[in-house]
Amino acid sequence: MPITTVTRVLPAALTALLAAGACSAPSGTVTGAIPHTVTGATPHTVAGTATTTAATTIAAATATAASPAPASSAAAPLSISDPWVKTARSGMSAAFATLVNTTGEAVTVVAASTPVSSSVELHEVVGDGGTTTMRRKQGGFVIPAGGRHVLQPGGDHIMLIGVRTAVEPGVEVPFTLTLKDGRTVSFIAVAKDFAGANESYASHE
Ligand SMILES: [Cu+2]
Repeated sequence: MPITTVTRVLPAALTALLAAGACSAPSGTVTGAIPHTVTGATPHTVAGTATTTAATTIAAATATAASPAPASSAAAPLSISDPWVKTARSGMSAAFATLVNTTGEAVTVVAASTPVSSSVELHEVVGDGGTTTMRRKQGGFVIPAGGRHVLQPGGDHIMLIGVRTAVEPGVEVPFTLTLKDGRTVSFIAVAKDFAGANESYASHE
C-alpha cells in the first residue's frame, strides 16, 4: 500500500495551509484553515462570495490540490484537524488536535514525537471532582474506523516532557505520530497561549 509515501507529503501541505492561516487570522481562527473537507467542496461557489479570509483559505487549498499527491485524504490513515500546541519556554506542554480516521479499520497511535521536546508521551486525564491527574494512555489512542478521536485540554493529549526549544505564540511545531503498524503521520501544530490543561503529572509507578 502506498500510504507511507503519501504521508510524507502531508507536512508540506499542512505547513502551507497553516502559514496562510497564520498570516490572515489569530491563532483561534487557524483551525478553520485545516482543509480536508473544504478542499473537496466546490471552490468556485465559495469564491463568488469570498471574504478575505475565505479567499486565503481557498488559495491554500488550491496549492494543496496542486501538490504531487492527488489523493491526499483518501490515502493517509489519519487526517489531523485543528492541531495546536500550548506555548511553553521549558518544562512541560501539551499538543491537541482531532484525529480523523480516513480508513475502514481502526487506527492506533502508539507514540508521538516533536523536535521541541526531549520526551513525548500519549496521555489521558483521569479523576473525579476537583482532582484530576494525567497519566500515560495504555494502548495509545485508538481511532475507530471512519471515526475520530479528540485531543483536548482536560482529556487525552500529546504530552511534551522536557521542552528544549521555546514554543512561542504563533510558532509552527512539527509533530510525528507513529501508528501501531509502524506507519507515521506528520502534522504541524500552531503554538498558542492557553491557561488551562495544568493537570498534575502522575507518577509512572
Ligand atoms: Cu499530560
